[in-house]
Amino acid sequence: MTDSERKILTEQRNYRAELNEFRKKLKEKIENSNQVFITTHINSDIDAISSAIGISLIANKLKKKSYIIMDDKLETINTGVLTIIDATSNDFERISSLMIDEIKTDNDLLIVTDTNNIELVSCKEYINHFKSIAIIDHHDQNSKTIPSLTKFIKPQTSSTCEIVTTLLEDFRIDYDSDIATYLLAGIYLDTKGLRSETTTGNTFSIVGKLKDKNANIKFAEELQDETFETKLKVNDLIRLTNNYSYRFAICCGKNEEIFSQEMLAKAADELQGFNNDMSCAIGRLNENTVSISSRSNGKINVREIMEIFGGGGSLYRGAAQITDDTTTEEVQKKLVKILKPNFYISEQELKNE
Ligand SMILES: [Mn+2]
Repeated sequence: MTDSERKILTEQRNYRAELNEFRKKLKEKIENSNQVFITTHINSDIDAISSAIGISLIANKLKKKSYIIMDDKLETINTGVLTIIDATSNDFERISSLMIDEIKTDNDLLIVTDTNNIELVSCKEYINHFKSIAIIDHHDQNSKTIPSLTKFIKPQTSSTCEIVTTLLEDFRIDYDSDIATYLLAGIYLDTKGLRSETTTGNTFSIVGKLKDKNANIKFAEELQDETFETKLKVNDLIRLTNNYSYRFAICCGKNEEIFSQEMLAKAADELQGFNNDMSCAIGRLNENTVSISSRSNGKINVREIMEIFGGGGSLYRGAAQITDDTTTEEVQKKLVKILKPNFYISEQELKNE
């Protein structure tokens, strides 16, 4: 066995041991509560909704009533998420935060999936209403992390659905091919079709298990499809790309044009597909906010750069939202200035700015 094989094996063993510990704690928490509320991040995506549905199955198996809290406005929900919501509306009870106080008892558990950030969670204003909170996620922790002793947060894991699929197996829960498809779609989304840096041997083995449960691969892919309008705007943004030496690609939307965070993320992903060391997409989200979405191949720590703009992330991906009175062009200039001394962008390329 090579050193790297041995390292992977050790990591897998540790992961399993930690997940086992977490599963026991989670089981106890669910059993000791009257009801289970499950929530995820605002602007819910397929990894978020499918992982929440998976956790709901676990609560039901332990004979607890469960509710999925989602506050996204219907018109802003992504089409894949909407398809899953519609298809599962008879099986899972979805509520908005406004219903929480009406339904809640003194002894309920809140389980948060696919985020650990208090600012991004769907029922942010109600977090303090729950004495008992568990978190299952694959994003980095920071000062905004919701305090909880029952958490399984693994940034090196491909997706929350990968974690939840293992939990479903460990809880010996039967689920049908539709649920398997939604979990697979969650993994596909966060791995860009099993191509991300975070896609591991374990990811493939989980995908194999979902396939054995008759997950529909073609439908899981179709759920990723974006609307035509999104596609056009992402393409427009990419057309504005400046390439800097040392394989930096930055695209920057016109200051007066509005983009969604999802569009910026997609543009950054697409640029990163051209093998850059770092790719960034800058665009205006609304009147007060300019956002950057960035990706790296691991040679540059995206988080460090995004932190300068008040954002965060991991080695490979990050984002920042800038609410000072600024323009997209100013943000681009500042970004290039930060990158320049460290990463050898020449004076000539700066002049072209
Ligand atoms: Mn995710």
